[in-house]
Amino acid sequence: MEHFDVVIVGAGFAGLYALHRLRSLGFSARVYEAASGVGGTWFWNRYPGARCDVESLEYSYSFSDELEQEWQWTERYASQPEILRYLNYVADRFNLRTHIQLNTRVTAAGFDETANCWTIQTDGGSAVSAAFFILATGCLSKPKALEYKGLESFQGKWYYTGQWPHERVDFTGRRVAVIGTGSSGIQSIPVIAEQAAHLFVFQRTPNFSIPAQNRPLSGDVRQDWATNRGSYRQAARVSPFGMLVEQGTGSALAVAPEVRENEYEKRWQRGGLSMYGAFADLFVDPQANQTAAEFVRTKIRAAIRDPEVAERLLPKSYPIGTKRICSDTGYYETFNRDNVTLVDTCATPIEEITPTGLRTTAGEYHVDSIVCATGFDAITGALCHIDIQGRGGARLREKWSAGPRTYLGVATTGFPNLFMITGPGSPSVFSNMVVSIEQHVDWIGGCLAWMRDRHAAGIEPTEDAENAWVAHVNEVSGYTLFPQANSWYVGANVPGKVRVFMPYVGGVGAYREKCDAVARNGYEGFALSMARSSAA
Ligand code: FAD
Ligand code: N01
Repeated sequence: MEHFDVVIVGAGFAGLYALHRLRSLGFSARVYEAASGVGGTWFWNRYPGARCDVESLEYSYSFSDELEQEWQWTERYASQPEILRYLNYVADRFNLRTHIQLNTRVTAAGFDETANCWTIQTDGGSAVSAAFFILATGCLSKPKALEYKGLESFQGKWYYTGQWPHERVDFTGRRVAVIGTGSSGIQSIPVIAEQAAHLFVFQRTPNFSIPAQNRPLSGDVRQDWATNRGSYRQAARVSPFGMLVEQGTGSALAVAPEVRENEYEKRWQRGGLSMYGAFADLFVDPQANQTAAEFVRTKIRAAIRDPEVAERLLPKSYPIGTKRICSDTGYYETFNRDNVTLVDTCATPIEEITPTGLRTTAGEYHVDSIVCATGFDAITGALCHIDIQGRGGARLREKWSAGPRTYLGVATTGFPNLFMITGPGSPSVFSNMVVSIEQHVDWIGGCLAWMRDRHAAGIEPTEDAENAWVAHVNEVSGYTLFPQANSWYVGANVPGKVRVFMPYVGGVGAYREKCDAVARNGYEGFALSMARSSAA
């Protein structure tokens, strides 16, 4: 059986950088990727309007000065094709392709305690072994299947935003249904509305969305970035969300209403995710949160001509920010178009997909195409999809049946030499993910090099360290409003999934400090096993 120092699953931002970093450190590595190309999220999510909501200059790798100088982003928020081009450029620039096996899904992996290594199986029926097994499988890579019966019988075309076809989809002259108004729905709805003869938007829970204020990147902005890149990148690394959002330190309730409104207005005009940083207590104090929520609701009312439609678009059932705030271009205004109908599936739930459309409790909507913007089995979905067996044959998906348990979101007890990039219990989706990905990869690379220097063969978290970290993750999220929404952060979007708040919300900077301290203290909280020869 072929053997590698490291096998990595996934060739998105995480897998590509992990491959580059570990090979630079002298480890042999193989990447398996289920898709037919690299790019991860940006390979799969080709739906109309897809783009990032963290500014392109920040939502990109910082590990290579040369790369930073060579690549020029064209827009403040890059579109999916541009980000995919960038990741392909990275794969070529750093000679990664020969170490990546595409069209190959990892189906199972088992740890051999005697040999201290993993055997990894793929859907092609082949197996390889590796000393280390790294899961770069993505937090948002396993689309959630639509729960309604009948999709297979639908005679028109249907699509998942997270598995969009490669060929151009033209909705011209078609009656289209979009199910879902999360970030994917909110980005695609305005674009589809411009093409379709009629668009029906099936909304279950209204979302808070803020205009992206996207624009081409000006020469001045690029020049400023080129000059100050180093300090900007460093500021992002130690910031709460891994991005350069100006972070307010005071309470929303401690200032006069007009000061508060001005602050919200400033951030609305700046666009995107900047609202997250408006005041320090927005996500811990329900009353403070209400002020921001009401500000956005007022904006929604002002954008929509029909007051009844506006009322249905107002998010009221959860605090703002406890579902990811969406970033849009013309979303609310789309509902002023004559060819767009909002269908409130809370009032009239969808019952089934029929051969000709969707049936709700209020009747049938006949459509030619259905777009499922219905989200993902997030954070744990792709990890648990692989049949991973650790020490004593214990299965990861069974260990996590009451919710994921990790130490630092990077490793889990009972599964030696297994690392997760942006795993549950790390800032992951609560951050600019490229910053979090680089931090994890650098930390894992440092750990592997440290082990090699000491002839250590195995590493895994102690139970005490894991228990303490899980308790800390829960304690921190318990201070906040984040667990309150029925969001994918808690698994509430997937029927039957256990409800546990999965990301770490203690902040990217604080988390980095903790990880660095663990490494400095000889990988405190981890148990090491030595290679037989050096133990002797
Ligand atoms: P992914 O990009 O998801 O890559 C994981 C790869 O692993 C996939 O290609 C998948 O096919 C592969 N894989 C999984 N399981 C297996 C298996 N068993 N065998 C083989 N291959 C496997 N984050 C931000 O911070 N800012 C943004 O603006 C932003 N925009 C987003 C927009 C969209 C539409 C979506 C869906 C997500 C967005 N995210 C954003 C989150 C985004 O997922 C991350 O930023 C980042 O791209 C994740 O990179 P990754 O490599 O960790 O995972
Ligand atoms: O998925 P979602 P997404 N019947 O889960 C609805 C990132 N991202 O793909 O809220 C009817 O957020 C569901 O309704 P409800 C970003 O992190 C970023 O949009 O469960 N409706 C909801 O409205 C984001 O948070 C960008 O009641 C159903 C929608 O479908 C994450 O990915 C762009 C339903 C799903 O929303 C996921 O976003 C895209 C059902 N059976 C993605 N099932 C950027 O802007 C689900 N829904 C950068």
